Amino acid sequence: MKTFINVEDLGNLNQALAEAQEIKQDRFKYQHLGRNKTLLMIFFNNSLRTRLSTQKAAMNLGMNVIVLDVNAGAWKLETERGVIMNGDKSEHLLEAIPVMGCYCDIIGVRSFANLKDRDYDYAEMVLNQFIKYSGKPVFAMETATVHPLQAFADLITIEEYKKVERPKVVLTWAPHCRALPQAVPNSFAQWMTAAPDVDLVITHPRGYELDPKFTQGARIEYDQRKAFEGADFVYAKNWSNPGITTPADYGKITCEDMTWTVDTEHMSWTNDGKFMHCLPVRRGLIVTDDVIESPNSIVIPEAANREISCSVVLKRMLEAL
Ligand code: AN0
Ligand code: CP
Repeated sequence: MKTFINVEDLGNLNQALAEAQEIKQDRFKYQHLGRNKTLLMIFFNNSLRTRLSTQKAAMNLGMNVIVLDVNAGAWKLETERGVIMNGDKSEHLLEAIPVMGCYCDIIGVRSFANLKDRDYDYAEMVLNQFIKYSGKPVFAMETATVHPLQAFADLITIEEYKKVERPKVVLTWAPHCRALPQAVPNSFAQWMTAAPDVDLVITHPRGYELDPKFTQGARIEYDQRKAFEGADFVYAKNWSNPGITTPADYGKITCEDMTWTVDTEHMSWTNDGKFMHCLPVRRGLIVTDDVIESPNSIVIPEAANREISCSVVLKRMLEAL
């Protein structure tokens, strides 16, 4: 595997899930693969889970790891071509990327949406420049529009906790005080529609439609209560306006309706549903304390599976070096 961005990069999902369970049984089974190999993790944004779980997965595979926080210690990077660099940015990404490529065998990139220009974000400029100019395999650690390591971990978690062969999984929008990207819901929708045994329903306020390229095959239900009825899993997430129906609203908060916050009443509409969230989560906005602390909340095992999803991805990339 040379890139890990979309669900197709992983091939057969049942095979990938089997590999995840194999690694979960023995996390150090493939430790020989990463010997004398170096992972470089580049962060353009903050992270707790991705930073720790990716590093842990790499160490399980015997790799060495270098972490660079671009905004804390590196030169400020210019990303646009054709500019006169007389501002505060000392180095251009087009030199920085091939230089970074010299010091490692695999690169993980967290780039993030700027939420100002939809075309720029959805063109994945930063990620694609890493793919083009680093000369190394590149995987997404949440980029402007996707978060595949999270979606893969979510799928592993649903497989582990499902009580019926084909569970009803509901992706629900919830309110938030800051504009957040669509990366998590985009990937979640893409992975759940690709999974053979998941019945995905997406619910959100009108105007928050996600890019259909990610949601094809999912049912959209604008009535949150109807969506929750009979749900086996509730996956809550905020995202800012994707600008599909109203392009000028891209990246803006156009709904603050607190009736969407997932509370015990919402969960009572479900089929004893499990509560999921990728974290970090703001209590009181996305979900109430009672729900996230309830026995049906599986946010911690979900986060734990980030080590597993990343182990499968790095193993595949090491095998292809
Ligand atoms: C980010 C987001 O919504 O994409 C990261 C989630 C994994 N969340 C925040 O910035 C709060
Ligand atoms: N879920 C997730 O990716 O969290 P971090 O932003 O803390 O890495």
